[in-house]
Amino acid sequence: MESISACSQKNQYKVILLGIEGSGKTTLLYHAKFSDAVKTIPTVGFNVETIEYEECSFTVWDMGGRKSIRALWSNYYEGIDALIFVLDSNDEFNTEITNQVFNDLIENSTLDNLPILLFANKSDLKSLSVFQLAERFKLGYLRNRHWQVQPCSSITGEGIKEGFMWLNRILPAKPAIILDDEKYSDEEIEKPEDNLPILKLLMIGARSAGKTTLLYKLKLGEIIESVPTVGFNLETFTYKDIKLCMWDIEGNPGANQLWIHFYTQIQGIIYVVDSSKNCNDNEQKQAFDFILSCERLKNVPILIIANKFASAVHDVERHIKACLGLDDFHERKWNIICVDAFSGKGLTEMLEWLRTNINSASQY
Ligand SMILES: Nc1nc2c(ncn2[C@@H]2O[C@H](COP(=O)(O)OP(=O)(O)OP(=O)(O)O)[C@@H](O)[C@H]2O)c(=O)[nH]1
Ligand SMILES: [Mg+2]
Repeated sequence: MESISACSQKNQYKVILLGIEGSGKTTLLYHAKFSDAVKTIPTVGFNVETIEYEECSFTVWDMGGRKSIRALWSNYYEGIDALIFVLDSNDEFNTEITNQVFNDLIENSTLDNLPILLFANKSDLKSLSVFQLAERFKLGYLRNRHWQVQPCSSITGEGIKEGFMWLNRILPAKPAIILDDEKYSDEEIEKPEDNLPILKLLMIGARSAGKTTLLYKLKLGEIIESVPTVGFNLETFTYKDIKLCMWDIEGNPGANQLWIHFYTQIQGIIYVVDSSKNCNDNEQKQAFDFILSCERLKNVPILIIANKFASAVHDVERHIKACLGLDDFHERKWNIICVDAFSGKGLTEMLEWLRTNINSASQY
């Protein structure tokens, strides 16, 4: 629509935070977000947060730095505007590995020409000088891209904002497109879909319960062939007068720690149970108890989806209630709906329940 103009000048960038384990990426991310030093655990998978400054905002993907997780980094390179590499400038033991990881990134053709911000972290301790670091990483030889070494401390916060401001200076302007409603009457423009209220939902449950299949059946109306999710899938789709923003999180028991990072602003939980299996199966119960025990999800309504209903082995509702201990469960709004992702049975009922029982918010 030609008559619609962009009126927000605030730049929005997507960046990825890389570096070996223990270099301080997560601590840095949360200091940038909350201006406070948080206690972290090693990242399994990743964290994603939006950091807002007056003049710009950054969506920051903080990837786990362990060797096994580094192999997954390349799945997240698409569409990024810059690379942030965090190193522990006091760590004498891992110099070689840090150099190796950094060089691999420099040589990766997908990342060609992307600016690199090198955070020399832990500057509150005794640390190497910018000159020493530039020499160690042979930054002087880097051609065709912007780079910067920024000493910082994720504990005190020193240097973090300066690093992001450097990025804002050298990156091309990327203002968010916001419709200027005041300039145009309702007849001239359709109400943009983005103005619909949003339900931010977390879909979790045991492995192979059918979460990803369900997500894409809801979004696309068809069955896709899914592989076990590593990390998450995020999809947004419209149902009647609301927009559903659904996170489908990896069902691996070890991923419970990962789920925690998705809990901010969640308005509803979709807990998917495989009703072709015996629900006494420990994994399903454990995952459910874990959700209930999360302080950040206290009072968030739960919709339990008995998926694979067509192959159900029991009187599903009764069985699930007994296994998950729901008979005396009055602490929050909840319901069970039987669904079969393959045939589509129960999906409308599921969407209706979410639409009418969960409070929506107008923003993410
Ligand atoms: N003194 C000091 N300690 C820091 C600083 N930044 C992080 N740490 C500590 O370093 C340890 C590792 O920090 P994390 O932020 O979890 O490291 P990470 O890079 O996210 O590690 P992975 O998720 O395993 O890749 C924690 O004990 C932090 O408290 C800093 O600037 N100064
Ligand atoms: Mg981390």
